[in-house]
Amino acid sequence: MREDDCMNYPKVLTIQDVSCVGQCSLTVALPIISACGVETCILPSAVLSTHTCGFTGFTCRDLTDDVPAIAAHWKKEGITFDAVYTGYLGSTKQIDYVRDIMRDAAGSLKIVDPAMADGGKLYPAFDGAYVAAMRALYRDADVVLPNITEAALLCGMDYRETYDRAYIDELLRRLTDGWNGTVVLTGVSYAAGKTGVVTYQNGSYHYYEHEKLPTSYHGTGDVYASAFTGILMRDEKRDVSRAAALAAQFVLACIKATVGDDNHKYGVKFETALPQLWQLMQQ
Ligand code: PXL
Repeated sequence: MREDDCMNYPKVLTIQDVSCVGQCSLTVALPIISACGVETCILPSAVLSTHTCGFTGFTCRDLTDDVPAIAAHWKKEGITFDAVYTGYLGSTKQIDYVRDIMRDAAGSLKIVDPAMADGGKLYPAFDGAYVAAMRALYRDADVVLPNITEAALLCGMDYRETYDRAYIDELLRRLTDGWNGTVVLTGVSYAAGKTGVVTYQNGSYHYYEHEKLPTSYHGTGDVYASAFTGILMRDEKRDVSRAAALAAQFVLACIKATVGDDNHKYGVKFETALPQLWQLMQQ
């Protein structure tokens, strides 16, 4: 281990669900952020037997009512975090509790992955009130990482499957209207066979484009946000565009590790790509 590895050892709190099976949320966030060399504390928002897309009959125990006591204990112990990163949350009321945690975490970098929709549709558990609460949450944060569906919902625009730069610019303008944070917009494709990620910070637009693979998998948004958070927190310059591009390369490696296995459709085999994550971080 290098000397600067010992000194740069940030501590992140991530708040999202435990999907016991499904390779998403905490079961990807913990290993991925840890693999970046970052201490990872967790607050489970709910415990589900599986994630909610593609499985039927899943169980769900919402942990909303446990959140205030957990947060109060940490406060009493004087526990602080270098970053708070949120994903799939259990309920609208829970989002309000998470806003309280963020408000108390004055010195932390706050990263919100709205994790509520994809492909033009809200996930089954959510409704308009959840979207409104999520809008308030990201506006209390420093960075938001929506896909295009989530961005459209958060700023009240129609979701479009095909679009041009003007549509993306309007999404970014509305998302940042009256809010001084950074947008990392994922899954932005301007050309056949290509996709990429936009970072929009202080009015400046940066696009990282890469190949688009023909197969998509559940949970890649969580893999992306986790890798982004780990990479960003290990970078003393906090270079958002670098973290956004490297996280995209990691997700691509995870998808490539999974394509071809027809028995593995519910998530990506990110574990086999973890050595590449460490290599990417050395760039
Ligand atoms: O990957 C996002 C996610 C996380 N957690 C649960 C989900 C989903 C998406 O469907 O259902 C429980």
